[in-house]
Amino acid sequence: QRIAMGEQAFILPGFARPWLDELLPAIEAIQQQSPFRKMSTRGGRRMSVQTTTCGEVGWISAEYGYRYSAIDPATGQPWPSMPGCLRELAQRAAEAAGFSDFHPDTCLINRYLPGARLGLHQDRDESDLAAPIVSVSLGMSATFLFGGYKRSDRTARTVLNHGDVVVWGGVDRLRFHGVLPVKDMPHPQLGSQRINLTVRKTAR
Ligand code: MD5
Ligand code: FE
Repeated sequence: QRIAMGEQAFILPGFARPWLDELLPAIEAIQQQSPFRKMSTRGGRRMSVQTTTCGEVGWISAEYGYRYSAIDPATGQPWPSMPGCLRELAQRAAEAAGFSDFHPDTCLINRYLPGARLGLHQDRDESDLAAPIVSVSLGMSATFLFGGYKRSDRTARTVLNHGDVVVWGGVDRLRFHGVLPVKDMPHPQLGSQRINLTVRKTAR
């Protein structure tokens, strides 16, 4: 099943399910090595969402905005590598949404505790904007906002649940989007948190 949100944006409900038994322990190991932390926005405000990374490079907020770094500034070490099961899941999902040959080099891992939110923004820190982004939702459900190409464009709302995958690419890659404050409805496996993985290709 594939639900179109845009011409090249698709929700794949429950698509991640076959990978979860492998994926959940792998994420646990990643956060042991590179712990969750809060980044700051360009405006200098601390985000309510906590992040970590696996892959060759990781998204960090530095003094003057955002960049991708091969070193985790919290540990001084390279980021944990991307688990094979996550790479495979992302490639299969990309394929199902019409993007063949997806070769991701990073995955940003966002953790939402109750009340955490993500304001409307565009993802434009990747130099390869032709590649899609594959997002995997885990744990508590959240309401996702899907906007247009201007911040002021009206937004559509959709609920993303544990195991859902969304793929954004092509003409839909630069849409404004965000996540409403997450409500505390504990998930049977993950408890009071939502984890979102975004598998990306940053470098061309
Ligand atoms: C989340 N994360 O639920 C979302 C899922 C982020 C972020 O937005 O930047 O970490 S990814 C949603 C997304 C990615 C790329 C393009 C579009 C949406 N889009 O065009 O709507 O934590
Ligand atoms: Fe985003």
